[in-house]
Amino acid sequence: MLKKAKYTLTAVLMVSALMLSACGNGTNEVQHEVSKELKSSVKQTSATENLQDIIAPHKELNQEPVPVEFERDGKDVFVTMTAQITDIEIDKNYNYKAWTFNGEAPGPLVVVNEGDTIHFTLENKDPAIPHSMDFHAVHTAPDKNFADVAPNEDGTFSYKASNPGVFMYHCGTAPVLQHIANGMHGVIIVKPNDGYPTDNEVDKEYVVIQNEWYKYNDLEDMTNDVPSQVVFSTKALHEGQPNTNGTVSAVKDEPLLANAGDKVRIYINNVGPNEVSSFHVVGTMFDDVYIDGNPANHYKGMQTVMLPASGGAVVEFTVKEEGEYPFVTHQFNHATKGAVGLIKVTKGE
Ligand SMILES: [Cu+2]
Repeated sequence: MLKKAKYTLTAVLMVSALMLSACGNGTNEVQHEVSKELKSSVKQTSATENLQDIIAPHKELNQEPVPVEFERDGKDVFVTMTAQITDIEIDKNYNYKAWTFNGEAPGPLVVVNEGDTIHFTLENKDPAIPHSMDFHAVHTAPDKNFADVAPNEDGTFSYKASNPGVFMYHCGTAPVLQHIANGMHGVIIVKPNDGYPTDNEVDKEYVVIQNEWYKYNDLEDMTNDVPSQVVFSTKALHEGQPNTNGTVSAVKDEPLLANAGDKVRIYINNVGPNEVSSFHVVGTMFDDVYIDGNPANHYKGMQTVMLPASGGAVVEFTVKEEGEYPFVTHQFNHATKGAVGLIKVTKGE
């Protein structure tokens, strides 16, 4: 029996330092320098340092998360979400006054079926700024159906989800980068009518989202600089699963669970706003991948799946033995800034 592998974030950092140093002269000194460099590159932006950037109407605001409303009537689904300002602790003792959907960042998971008509209502509880909703899962005229909803008003829009996939949604109000980077993003899964060809093989399934954070509400930093944090979150697809915000330790504190021998499916999306994700699970490879979550885009035997900003995939892999399997973006500068999650594999019953 192999000794149980313990991959901690420290180990990942060491690996990343070693990998980078291999491109230099490979001495211990260089490794140390690279490691130091990596650590110092992780910007520790404090809330206090950024208080001046919080616009006046948001200063005293920390709106309680509001549950998403979802009702189905045949092929018509009625989804109501809020735009609201809610503090999210994205790093230890660092509250980010996020612009959110329903007080979560990424926002709540939305799951519909291929062919459903979505009747979407946005309640804008932000007293200061208009917000909107752009679902990547639909065909519609954006100027009509992704329109701004004014502060303290509601807007209702209808469109059909005609293609299956793992899609991003986001606020599309200008400046879009500021709205997305401040937290207004999430995932909508459109389930294929005929399922995936590997449905019967899957034992556990989860949703994972990658996003990055910048200096608070600083459009210049969002436009020109590198992210302060790059993070994973998981959203509950089934009852009892964790539902977290995108924070540096979210999917390490609450790992995804599986049993030895399980085939695990992850619905993954990289909501950005700017960076690409090179999604990889340490200690296994992807037996089956459906790019953007469409069953027609079926790939086999992939080590890493590249997700452009807004891109998604369904990835499936087998965890053959007990242990802790980290997943990362293999862009290790981003893994170092938080983008590491864990899958805890136990013997099971
Ligand atoms: Cu917005």
